[in-house]
Amino acid sequence: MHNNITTLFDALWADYVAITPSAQRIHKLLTGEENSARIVNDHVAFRTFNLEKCQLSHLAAHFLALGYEAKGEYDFKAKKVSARHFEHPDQTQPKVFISELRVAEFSSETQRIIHALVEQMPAQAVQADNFLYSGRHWQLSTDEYQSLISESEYAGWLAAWGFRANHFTVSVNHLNNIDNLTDVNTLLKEAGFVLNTSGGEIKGGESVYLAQSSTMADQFELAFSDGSLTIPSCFYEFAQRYTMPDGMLYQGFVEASADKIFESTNAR
Ligand code: OOG
Ligand code: NI
Repeated sequence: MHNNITTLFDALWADYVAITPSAQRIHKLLTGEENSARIVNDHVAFRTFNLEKCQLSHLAAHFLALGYEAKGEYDFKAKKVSARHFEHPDQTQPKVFISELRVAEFSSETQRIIHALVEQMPAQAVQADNFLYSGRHWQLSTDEYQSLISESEYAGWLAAWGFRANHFTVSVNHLNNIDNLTDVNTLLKEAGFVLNTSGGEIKGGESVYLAQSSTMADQFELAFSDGSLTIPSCFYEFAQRYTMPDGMLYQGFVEASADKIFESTNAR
């Protein structure tokens, strides 16, 4: 396990921008070319299958070991996904959002493909220091990928990309020159980036103490066992948090908004 939060997030970021070049360009756009301003990450998200070898708790263990604590639980009924978020007592550290696909709720063909993938993974793989950015641990054919996305975009994404940060999230509250999500979105669109419009460009808002937007995932060429395909990789998210009546900044997630954020890796 990593014994340092900063080196873990640096490694996750390097792995993420390697397949998400737009995130690097947006980072520059928000910080200025000389990269003088610092971006604060609101959260980073991971996906997994709820099978014994790689279930959510194994990913969470890496963060619990770094002092993170389990917080909210979320259920995405239609997508057949469960999730939890984790916070560090040091509130300047990014939150972590981990979801897992409830494999047993899918068709027998989808279950067969997923089980065959995870079977190829050594049981100890989840304990490796670099597990959270280790990618795919199995052979995957283009047919298996197509079959998975026809039933679940989430399953297809995870089968193709494996274990890695699915997105980083800019904390809009901490930007120096922009103070609201609408202006962030305008800047991004003027620069030619494509936003996820499922459920509206801005998901949530002040009434739920969290407003979120995201880019649509980059298109990236990936090698499969029998050839290559250009498919959605990762996306970049932007979050603005609001103060609750008790004076505290809201730290949770919003199910209805998250449900739409997942769709940032859908085919387009
Ligand atoms: C997670 C989607 C939910 C949020 O901030 O609500 C989310 C995912 O796409 O894996 O990140
Ligand atoms: Ni997110």
